[in-house]
Amino acid sequence: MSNVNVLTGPEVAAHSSRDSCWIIVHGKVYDVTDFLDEHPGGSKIILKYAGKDATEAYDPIHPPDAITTNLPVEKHLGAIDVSTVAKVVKEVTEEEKRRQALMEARPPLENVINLHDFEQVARIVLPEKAWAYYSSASDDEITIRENRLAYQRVWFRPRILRDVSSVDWSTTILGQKSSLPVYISATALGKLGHPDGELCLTRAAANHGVIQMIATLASCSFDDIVDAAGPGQNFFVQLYVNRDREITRKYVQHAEKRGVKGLFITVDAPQLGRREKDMRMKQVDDGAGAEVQKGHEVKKDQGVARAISSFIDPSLSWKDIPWFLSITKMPIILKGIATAEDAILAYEAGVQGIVLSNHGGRQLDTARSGLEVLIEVTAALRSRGYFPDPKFEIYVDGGVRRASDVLKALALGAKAVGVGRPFLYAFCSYGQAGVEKAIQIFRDEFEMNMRLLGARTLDELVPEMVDASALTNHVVLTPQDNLFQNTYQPLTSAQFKES
Ligand code: 173
Repeated sequence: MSNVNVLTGPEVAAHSSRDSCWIIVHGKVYDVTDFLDEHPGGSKIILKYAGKDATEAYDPIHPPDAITTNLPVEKHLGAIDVSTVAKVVKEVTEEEKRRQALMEARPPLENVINLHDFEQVARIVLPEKAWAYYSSASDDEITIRENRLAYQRVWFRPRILRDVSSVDWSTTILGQKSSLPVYISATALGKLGHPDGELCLTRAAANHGVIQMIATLASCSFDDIVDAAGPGQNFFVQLYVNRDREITRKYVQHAEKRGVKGLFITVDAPQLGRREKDMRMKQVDDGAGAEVQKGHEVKKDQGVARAISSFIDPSLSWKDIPWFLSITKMPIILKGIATAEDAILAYEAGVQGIVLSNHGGRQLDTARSGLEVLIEVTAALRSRGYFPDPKFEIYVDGGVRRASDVLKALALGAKAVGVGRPFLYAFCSYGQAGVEKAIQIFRDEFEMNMRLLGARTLDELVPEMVDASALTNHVVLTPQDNLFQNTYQPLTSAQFKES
């Protein structure tokens, strides 16, 4: 006989007020009365489920263990006898019906031929709130657009007659084999866009030898993701540093124990950027609010990301780096370096790498693209004898949509690039198969572009293969070629089926 306390539906339903608030999550009953005002997403959303089963609302925005780790054990009241819980007949909203019809009418996956196609499909099939959260960037969204434009200011200088019958784009990242010079960068809250969340990435990455960076604020728990690994599959982990360093220490050491190969500490988010598309959704009042680590109350009109980010420590500083180096043997990478000055400090602090990143345009608007920062960083490190150094890798992320983008970054000194949103959009619109297709698209593009560029391996990519002289020039005028412009047919996205 189990000695677990079993409660009934009516018993739970009797606690449906601010004075006594019980909820059911994943078949367990919790007393959240004292937690109501601590919930980063506000008390209102919890009270909506007072006395009821909140699992469906909870799942997309909380890692499964958020409630058990944050609520003291004496508030874990027991299991629910499911046969006694009144079934709530969930009404399918008009919005949901419309979305399901659009999902049915998605372009077949074989018609998706580039990474932009995934974004176009995701924009149409995602729930509005999910699209707003994922796609938003800070302020005027100048940086997110510049991230794309920067790649267009770099031109190739291809070499010819090099026998490119066989080309190889595999590499190592932090010493780990990777079938592409690309890793899946961390993006949060995957279940807002797909019921399996980040596991879609894990399963696809397992089949293709690609490394996934697990986000601190993933919807799936860290352990669920690592447990889903295929043989020999490798992970990195992205870290938001908690005000409570003991929580951070445990998280880091647990990741190391589970075999994670690199710790990417986010250093560009002491406060979350104001992402206005997300903010306009007023998500917080009607559904948001995750707390994976201990949180603090925030304003209620700030969008989902801000609602769940209050645990992040804005006092993080260079003085903390020795502590990180002392608590783990995992390589440490600082994610979000934006200047040569800080790249030098990172090197001198003894970390193993940096990501030149502006957080997908979601933090400081009008911060420069990672690609532009790369040329200043390699020059400054080189002048001090710090570059190249096989023990210090440089990555770039933001705006990468083509293998040609990746090749430009590698020619200019990056070891690999991070790709976030395109993989996220791939699984939101097509699940695991979408991510596999995205990887296949990269492969096809690497093969073609490396042949045309005259580089048989990634080692053969040298700075002389690109002309980056316009990269720092943010206004580059080129005379309009009218005849060409008149005849050029713009590319189109994958088409939806007739409904
Ligand atoms: O970019 C983000 O949205 C992000 O990094 C984040 C930070 C805190 C909570 C959720 C997401």
